[in-house]
Parts: sequence; C-alpha cells; structure tokens
Amino acid sequence: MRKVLVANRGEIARRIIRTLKAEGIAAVAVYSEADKDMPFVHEADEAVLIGPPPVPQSYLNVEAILAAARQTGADGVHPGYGLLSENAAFAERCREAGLVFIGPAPDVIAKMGDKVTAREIMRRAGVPVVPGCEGTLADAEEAVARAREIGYPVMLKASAGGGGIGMQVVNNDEDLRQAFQSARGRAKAYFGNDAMFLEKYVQNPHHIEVQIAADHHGQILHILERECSIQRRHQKVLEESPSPFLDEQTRQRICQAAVEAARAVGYTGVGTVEFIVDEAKTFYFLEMNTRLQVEHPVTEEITGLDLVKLQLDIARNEPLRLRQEEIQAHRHAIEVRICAEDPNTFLPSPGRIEEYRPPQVEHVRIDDGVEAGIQVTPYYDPMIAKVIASGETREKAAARLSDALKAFYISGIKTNIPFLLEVLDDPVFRAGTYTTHFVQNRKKAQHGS
Ligand code: MV4
Repeated sequence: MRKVLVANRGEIARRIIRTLKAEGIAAVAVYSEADKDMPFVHEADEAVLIGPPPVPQSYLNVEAILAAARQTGADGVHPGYGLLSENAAFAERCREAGLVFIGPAPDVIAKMGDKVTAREIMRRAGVPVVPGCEGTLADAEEAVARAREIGYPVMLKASAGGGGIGMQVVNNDEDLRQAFQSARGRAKAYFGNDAMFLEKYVQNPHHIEVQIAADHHGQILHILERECSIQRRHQKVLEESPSPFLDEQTRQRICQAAVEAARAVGYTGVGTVEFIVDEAKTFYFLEMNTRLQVEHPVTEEITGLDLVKLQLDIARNEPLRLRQEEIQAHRHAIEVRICAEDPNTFLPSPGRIEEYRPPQVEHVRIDDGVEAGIQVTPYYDPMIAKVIASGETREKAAARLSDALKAFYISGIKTNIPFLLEVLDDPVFRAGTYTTHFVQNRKKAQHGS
C-alpha cells in the first residue's frame, strides 16, 4: 500500500493520518464544504472535496469517495469509525474498485451487523450469549411464548439495531404485545429490516469489550479489555483499562471468549467484541464491532501498541509479529470524550471555537480534531477531542485526567468538561464499582429521588 484514502473526518481522520505518515504511506483526505479549514484536511498529503456539508451528500457519498480514490490513485481506504465503517456494501465496492478496504471482509461485516446472525454464530461456537430466543420472532404471540420461557424482564431488540438503537425492556405479556408491533414498525422504518429477537434482560450490568486483532495467516490475538460502562443514552462518556471490575481469572476467560468469537466468524483485521457482564461476573456476548473504535487509545496507552499500524499490517497481508504473552497492560489508562455541548442540558453547542489550548503534559494524550478558529457545525458528531491519561495506578491516571481537564481551555463554545470532572470526582467512580446505570443513578441522587 502506497496511498490510503481516509473516508472520515475530525479527530479520527487526523489519528489515522498520523500512522500513515509514520509508515511512509501517503494520506488522502476527503472533506465536505463545511470542513475545508479542519486540521485533518491540511495534514493529509492530498485532499479532495466530496460534497456539501450534510453527510448523505459527502461522508456517506460512496460514488464521490470512490471517485476521489480513483482520481488520486489511492490503493487503500481506511473508513475510521461511524459513517461507512461498518457498511458491507461499501467494503465490497472498494474491493470491486481494486482498493484494499482496511477492515474485515464484507461478509463478516454483514454477519456481525445482523445481531440475530451474530448471536447464532456465537452460540454455535460455544461463546456464551444472553439466554434468549433462537433466530427471529415471527409475531407478537411467538414473542410472548418465548418471553414466558426466558422469564421477564426481557429485552426486545431489532436484529438490524445495535449500539442501543431499537431495543426496549419489557416486563409482562401485555407490554410485550404492545411493544412488539411498535418496535417492529420502528425497525422497519429505521433499518428497512423488521427482524426482532428477545434476550433475558440483564439487570445493572457492566459493559466490557475486548480488543482483538486477527491476521490473514490464522493468528488471532486479544489485546485486553476496556471497561465502557459509563454511558449516557448509549453514548460512551468514559472508558478505561484494565477494568476495575474484573478479576484476573474472569479477564483471561472473557479475552479467550473474544478470540473464539473472532475465530467463529473468520475475522481478519482489528475488531472489538462487546460483552455484558452481570454482578456475579458472568459474561455474555452482545455484539461485535468490525471497526476501529473511538476508545482504542486506552488500549494503545496501556500496551504501547499502535492499533492503526496493526490494521495496516493486516491489510498488507503481513503476519502479526506479536505473541499473546507479549501483550501486557503496563499501565492504567482512562479516556474521556470532550463534546461541544451544554454540560447541563447535554444539548449540542455549535459555534466558533475562539480559543483552544489543550494542556501539554506527560502521560496525557490528546486526540483532537479542531483548533482555534474552527466552526463546530451541527452537521456532525459533537465530539471534538479525547483526553487519555495514564499512570502506574488507576488513581494516578484519574488524578492526571482531572488536572488535564481543569487546564483544558476552550472558549466560544460550551463543552461537557464540567460534567466529566464531576464524573471523575464521584465516589462511585473513584471506588471503581460503577455499572451502566452510573449516570442515571447520579442524576437521581442529585434530584433527591
Ligand atoms: C442489553 C442490556 C441488558 N440485557 N441486553 C446497550 C448497547 C448495546 N450494545 C446493548 N445494550 C444493552 N443490551 C440485555 N439482554 C443492557 C444494555 C446496555 C444498556 C441498557 C440500558 C441502558 C444503558 C445501557 C448501557 C449499556 C448496555
């Protein structure tokens, strides 16, 4: 590979360009009219305007992106996260155009994108899945029959959903009959696919994911876990590794299960296996994400690996020159996502960034996509920077992160930094005992209910 087109924007485009340069590979940026002044556009070796600001006309515009690749002579495409990263049809179009898609094969993306198929593949391979129905539900009456077998509460999910979209908790037959029709209608409208399934609802769980890497020579490695339980409305707020919740034995077992999950689908590339872990530390496969994730720097900071380099090595058909025993957590790392939003209402706060001064301190990594003078527009994700602090202990990493956030100066837009500081200061966070209900529980406590 000599030239790679980065089919993304903002901080992740910049992050990918950094490793491309280190590898001596030329980077092509594609950008919308709204992004012409963004750092990733200037840092690429070449940049191609692909359309107006709305994503369907630019960053999701497959024809324009493929035309940019052809026009610049790129031989590879890195999709980043979000946007086209888990679009099997796009991966296939890249291949047809003679471009190396930096990710797994299109059929693997499609299989993992369909949650019922993913569940069946894992169940047959002996990877634990949440107790639930087999295959899809024909109608509301079948849903009720299965729910009675599973036992309420159950979670009704859309097979084409994922990431929290198209799922709801149901407590009894009557609610399920009601929920089934409306949920199916929404799934049809949202995804063009109304396949539904049921799982036992796991109360107060932890959300733990395992990083994996698999080459084209049969080697599959896990690269430890990330604890991602601190979320708000299915948007992750903070991620850390190692998980303060896992003991060494459970860690070994969940990481091994992730390797088996990758093997079961014939995975190649860097990917993430998401698990839900209950209070007794029993874990279940939830989903597999076939892309580089937002929170990948947490893994990089504790292991010293460059996950984008691993993606490139695998895409170049090179064997992974790593043994499982060599992959160790040398430190503790915690990441938070800085978003252009009102810290009280969580509503987006677009506008021009007047001043922008990220702190520069040792063991604090900042992956950002903006600079002073940049306009944060409502067209795209409001995340503008990630701050990743590490230390020999969790306490040191947390203290460094807190200091870094206090020293992070941004004016012109509102950011969620005050909210992130409250999270870091919360006794439940400090104790490391939080679950996916952490943000919701804090809010309840504040309102005295
Ligand atoms: C669940 C669950 C409990 N039981 N499935 C959310 C994201 C997606 N990847 C799967 N998710 C969940 N699936 C079963 N059977 C809990 C979650 C979940 C969650 C649910 C409600 C509120 C916040 C949550 C945060 C993480 C995971």
